[in-house]
Amino acid sequence: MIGRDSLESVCRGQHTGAIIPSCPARNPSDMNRHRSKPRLQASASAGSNIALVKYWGKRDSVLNLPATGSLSITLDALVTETTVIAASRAGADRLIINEQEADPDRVSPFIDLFRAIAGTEQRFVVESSNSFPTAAGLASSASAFAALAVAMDAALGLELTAERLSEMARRGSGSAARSIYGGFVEMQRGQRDDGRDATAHALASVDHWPLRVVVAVTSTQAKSVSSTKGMNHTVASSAYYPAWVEQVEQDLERARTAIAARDFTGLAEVSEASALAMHASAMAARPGVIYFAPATLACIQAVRGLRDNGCAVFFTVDAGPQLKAVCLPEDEAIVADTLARVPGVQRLIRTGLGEGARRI
Ligand code: 2P0
Repeated sequence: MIGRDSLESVCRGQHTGAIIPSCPARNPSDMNRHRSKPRLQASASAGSNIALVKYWGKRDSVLNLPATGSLSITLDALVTETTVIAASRAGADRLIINEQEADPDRVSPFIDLFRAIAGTEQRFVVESSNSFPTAAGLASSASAFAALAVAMDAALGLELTAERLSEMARRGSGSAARSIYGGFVEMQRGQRDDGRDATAHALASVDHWPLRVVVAVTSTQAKSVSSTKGMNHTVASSAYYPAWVEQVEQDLERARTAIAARDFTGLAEVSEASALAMHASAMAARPGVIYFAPATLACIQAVRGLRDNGCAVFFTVDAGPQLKAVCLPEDEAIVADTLARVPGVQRLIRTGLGEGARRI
C-alpha cells in the first residue's frame, strides 16, 4: 500500500495537474544519458526499510530534503511489487492498490517527475501490491515509492543511475530513497539546495551481517499523526529538536563503525538512543506527539529484559506503535517467543535483511 504519509509528501500542495514546476527535470546528466526504448509495461519490487539512525525533520519541504542523514536496514519480508502500464496520453493516471482502485492523486505528482525527464505526457495505470498486511500499520511508503521509481524508470527507458533513482524516490518519501539499496544503507543529508546530493548509498551487503528483525504489531489502527505531519510539527515547535539535529552526525559515525566491525552492542546502543531521542523530540513538541502505545513500552521493557539476560537484541520504534526488535539469528526464536507473550501484541512479522529495489 502506498501510505497516506507519503502521498501527502509527494507534491506538498504543489501539484497543479501539470508538471511540477520545481522538478529538477532535464538536468544535463539525464539528457546525455543512454536511454532504452520506452516499454508498454514494466514491473519492479522493493523492500521496506527501518532506520537505526532515524530521519526526523526536513530542511526543505518542496524537494523533500532531510535535515539530517539517516541509516537503515532494508527488509526482505516487507516487499511492494509495482507494475506500471502505459495508458492513453489523454486522461488521468490510475492507481490500483492490492486490486482496489485508489486515488491517483496519490501518485500522479510523483510520476510527473519522470514524465518531465522523459518529455512525455504519457499516462499510466499503476498496480501495486504488498507482501505484508496493509492494515498492520507498518511503513509502506518506502517500498512503494522505491518500487514505483524503478518501474517508471524502466517504463520510460530512462536508465537512471541508482543514485538518481534514490534522489527521485526521495521526492515520494524521504525513507524511500534508502529502499533503492539493500542491506545496510546510509542516506546523506546533502548540502546542495537542489537536492542532487541528498541520496542514499549502500554501506554493507546483507551477507556482511545477516541480522534478523521481529516486528511486534501492537495496533492495526491508522496512526493519528502521519510521519510528515509529526516531523514538521516537531521541527516547528519542539525545543528539543535542535539537540536532535546536533546528535545525528555522531550517531551516524557510531553506527557506521559498529556495522563495519559487526559490533552488536555498539549498534544496539546507538540505535536505541536514536529512536528514543527522535521520540523525545516529538514528545517535546507543543502539543506533544506520542506514537507509543502501552504495549510498545511493554515490548521495550521485554527487549531490555532479554538483553539483560544475554540476548543479542535491541529495539527501535518509528512513527507508530509497532516495536521492531533487531537481533542475531541465534536469538530470533526467544525474541519472538517473548514478544508474542507481551500483552497487547497482536501478531509478529519476522524478516531478514533484503536486497535493493529491482526490476522484475
Ligand atoms: C525513518 N521515519 O528514518 C523515520 C523514523 C519515521 C520515523 O522516514 O515526509 O514517510 O514522506 O519524507 O519517509 C517516515 O517518514 O516521511 C520515516 P516523508 P517518511 O524511517
